[in-house]
Amino acid sequence: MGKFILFFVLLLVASLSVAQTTMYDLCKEVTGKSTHLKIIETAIQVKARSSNVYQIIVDDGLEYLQKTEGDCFNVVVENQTLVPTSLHWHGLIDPNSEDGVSYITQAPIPPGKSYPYNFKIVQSGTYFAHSHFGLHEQKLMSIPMILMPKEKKQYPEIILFLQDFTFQNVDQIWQELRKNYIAMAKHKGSDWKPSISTKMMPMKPDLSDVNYDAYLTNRKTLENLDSYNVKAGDVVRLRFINSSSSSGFHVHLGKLQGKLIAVDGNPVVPVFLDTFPLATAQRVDILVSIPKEGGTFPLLAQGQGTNMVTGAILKTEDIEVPSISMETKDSIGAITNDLELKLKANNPLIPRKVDRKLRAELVGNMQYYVWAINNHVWPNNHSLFVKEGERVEIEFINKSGMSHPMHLHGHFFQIVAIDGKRFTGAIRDTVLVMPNQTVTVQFDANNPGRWAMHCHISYHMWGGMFTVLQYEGFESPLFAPSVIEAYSRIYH
Ligand SMILES: [Cu+2]
Repeated sequence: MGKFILFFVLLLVASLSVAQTTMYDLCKEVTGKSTHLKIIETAIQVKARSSNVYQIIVDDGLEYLQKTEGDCFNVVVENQTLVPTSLHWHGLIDPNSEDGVSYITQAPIPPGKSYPYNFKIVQSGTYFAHSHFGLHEQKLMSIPMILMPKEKKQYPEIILFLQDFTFQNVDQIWQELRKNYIAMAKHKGSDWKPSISTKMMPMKPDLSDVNYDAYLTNRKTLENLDSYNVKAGDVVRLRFINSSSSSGFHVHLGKLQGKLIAVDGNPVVPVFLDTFPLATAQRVDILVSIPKEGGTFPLLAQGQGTNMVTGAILKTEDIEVPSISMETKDSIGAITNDLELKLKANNPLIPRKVDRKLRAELVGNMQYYVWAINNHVWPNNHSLFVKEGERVEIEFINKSGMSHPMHLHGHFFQIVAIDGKRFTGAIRDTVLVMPNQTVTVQFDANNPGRWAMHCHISYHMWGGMFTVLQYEGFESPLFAPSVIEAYSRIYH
C-alpha cells in the first residue's frame, strides 16, 4: 500500500514538473522583468462611505501593469483574498493555457495560492486585466495593462480607467435579478430550466440592469477628483479603458479636440472628435493638444441611461482645480455604433475567401434573467468549432432588448459589416451589438485553443451568454470533474 502511495506521489511530482517546464518554455530566450500581482481585499471611500472591494497591487508600485512588446509577460498572480479567482489578460494574443479563465483554461487560484503566467508579448497598446471568475469585476478586481511598443514613447500619457460602483453586495444583486428563476426552481425542483425561445423575449429597451451609486475613474469619484499636470502646448496621449461591469459611457473631452488613433489596442485611421462612446471592455487611445494659453480641461464620462458622471481633469501648472458635480442635469441615452461605422483599421486583414461562417444569436429571457448564445445557456456542450488556418466570419445577431459588448479571447477580429452594410472596419477584441442589430466580424484562426467568447456585461455572462470557440483537434485538460458541473455549482 505504502509503495503505491509513493508511486502516485512521484508520478504527481513528475507531471507537475513537466507542466512547469512547458509553461516556462513558452518564454524561452525571451527577456523581461518578472512582475508580482497581489489581489487583496480592501476598502474605498465613496460619497463619504466606506465599502469593501478588491484591488490588484503591482510590486513595482505602479497603479497599472506595464510590459513591453517582445518581452516575456512573466507575471505571478497571488490570491490574497478569501475567494477562488483567476486573472484574464483582456485583448492579449496569448497561448490558450495562459489566458486566465477559470474552469476553461485553468482551475481557479485558491485563496492564499499563486499562479504563474508566461508567454512572449506580441503586441502593444491599451489593455486591462480582470478577474474571470463570477462577479468579481463588479467589486473592482481589475487593473489597466499597458503594453509599450519597442520604440520609446512619443508623448506624455494619462490612463483613465472607468468602473461602475455599487454599495450593494453582488450576491444580493444577483439574487434580485434571478428572483423569479429562484422561486420557480424552488417550486419545480433544482433541475428546472426556463425556456429561452426567442419568441418569448420582451423587446423593451433597457440600458442597465443595475442602479449604480457612482462611476469611478482610476478608482475615484469626482468628489476626490484626480488632476494631472500637463504642459501648455504639449500633445498628450489619453488611454481610456471601460472596466465597468455593465455600463456604457459617453466620453466628453470638453474644450479639447481629440485625435482617435487606436481602439482595443489596434491603430485606426485617425478620426477627430470631442465626444465618443465606450462600451464595456472597450478601450480607445486619443491624442489631445493642450492649448498654448493653458487652463483646466475636464475629461468626463457619463453612464448611458443615467445623469451620473465620472472623470479626471488636466491642468497646466499653478491653476486651481474647479469642483465638478457627480451628476448632470439631464440623463443621456444609449451609446450607439455610429462611430464604429466610420472607423477603419490601419492594418486591415488581407481580403481572402471566408472558409467558415458562424452564427451567434444573442438572446435572453428577462423574466427569469437567463441569457444565451444560439439558445444555449452556458454551461453547455455547444461550442463553436473552427480549424487552424481558416478565415472565419462570425455574425452576432442580437435578438434581445439590450446591447451586448461581445468579446472573443485570444484573437483580434475586424468589423466587416453592420446590418449587412459591408465596410473595412476597425480591428478589435470587443464589439457592441445593439438591440436588433447584426454585426459581422472576421478573423484568422491562428491561435489554437478553447477560447472563451461572451458578452462582457458581467451579469449577462453570468446569466449564460457565454460559449467556447473550439479549435478542431485541440486538446486541453479539464479543470474540474466536469466544466458543466463546476459552473452549475457556482451559478445560482
Ligand atoms: Cu450582454
